[in-house]
Amino acid sequence: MRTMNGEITKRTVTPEQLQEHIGEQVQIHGSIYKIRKMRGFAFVLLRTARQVVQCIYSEEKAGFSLDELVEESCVIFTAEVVAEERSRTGYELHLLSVEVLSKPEEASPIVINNKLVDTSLENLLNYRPITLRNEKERAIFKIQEGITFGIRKFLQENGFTEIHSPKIVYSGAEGGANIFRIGYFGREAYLAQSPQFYKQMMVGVYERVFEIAPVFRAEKHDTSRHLNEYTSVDFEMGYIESFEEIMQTETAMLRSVTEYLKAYYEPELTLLSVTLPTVTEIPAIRFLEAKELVAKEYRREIKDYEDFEPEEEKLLCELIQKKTGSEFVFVTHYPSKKRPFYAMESAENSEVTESFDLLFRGLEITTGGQRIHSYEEQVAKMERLGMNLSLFESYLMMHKYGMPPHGGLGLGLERFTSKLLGQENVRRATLFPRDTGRLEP
Ligand code: AMO
Repeated sequence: MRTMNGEITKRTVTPEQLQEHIGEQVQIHGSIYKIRKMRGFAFVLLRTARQVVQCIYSEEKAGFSLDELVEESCVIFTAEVVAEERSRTGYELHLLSVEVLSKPEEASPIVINNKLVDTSLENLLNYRPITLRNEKERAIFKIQEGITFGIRKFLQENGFTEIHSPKIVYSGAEGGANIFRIGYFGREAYLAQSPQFYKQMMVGVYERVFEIAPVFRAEKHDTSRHLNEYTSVDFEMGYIESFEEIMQTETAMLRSVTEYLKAYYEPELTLLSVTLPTVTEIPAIRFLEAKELVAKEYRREIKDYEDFEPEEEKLLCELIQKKTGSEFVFVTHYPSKKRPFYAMESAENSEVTESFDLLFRGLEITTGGQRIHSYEEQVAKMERLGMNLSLFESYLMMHKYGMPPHGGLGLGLERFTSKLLGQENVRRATLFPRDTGRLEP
């Protein structure tokens, strides 16, 4: 019987190992990204897991015809690693032989191997399985990986336990307007709009928890910031003294994430010319004050005293950056009417909540705040709002049997990524977006 001992020996090297092999012959695998024919030789760009490696084909050295190489073929090259001062890496790969593992059936319907995929957003998304192979397109999601790795690292170092909560749920946490209904063995169920109830319950268990997972919103509008499925970065923490502790934790988390990206994602940041924000101190301003400030500075009329218009978010960010240099701004004390039933109201004024949004480069990327932890208070508020308590029995169980003061936040991963990369549409930072018109790929 064969046994597996967990050891993987490969005959190919990775680009990261090439430096150690200067003057030697190696085997390396990848896809043929681009062939650039020159006079008497050709540049062959090999797309590997993270890098595009430049190889040189010349008839004298290569024991095969250049015609054997087709773009998007998967190959194993045998090549000589030759020291070359003029190359950015300090070496060049001279091709000696090729083993073709697979060839594409057809040429790509879209040019993917130029600097940018020059097509509409629609096409970019329609052909995602291949357009993502473009160097810059795939760099977006490598950076997104860096964001979640950085967040995980920070939260783990700060005593948060990672949880995985159900996405098929019995009742909605964020109000009924944008909830997806599904059939569930003869009963009605919903797709989770957020892990809100579960992360709160788990504070009663682990004190500090987090989850990075998909959530679903049946948003009917087709905008540049709404998706019907997005990745929510949630954390929730117990024994807080005020909701400011959550904003402080988010500030530290964002600072740590930018440091993490700088340390481990330099190639992608450079490729996409990303300017990382400086996260030293993030200003916080009350909702009403922010509304009035924008109205005054930009001579605008306040149409809605309960919410921000997207344009106001942009203007506020512009203003705060001018005044303080920060590209982030916390807006606090949102009106109770616009916050969910679990939001804690301020002791001095029940019209506003102990909650906040974080705006970044003109867009809301986070909502958070302190929650009601007293059973009596939570039930009273739900009754006041005319909610059907029987739908929330399992949620209220934690309040009934004792909870510490707690709060947390939810950050939209795609929104954060897109703003970090200076993109205008959240879909660009979504691997396979789901919107009102898109269910494929
Ligand atoms: P909220 O509903 O404000 O709060 O969502 C939190 C964050 O999620 C992102 N977001 C979206 N991103 C893309 N498409 C959407 N349709 C979409 N809707 C929301 C935004 C937003 O700031 N439970 C609370 C969070 C909490 O208090 O812990 C919640 O879900 O970036």
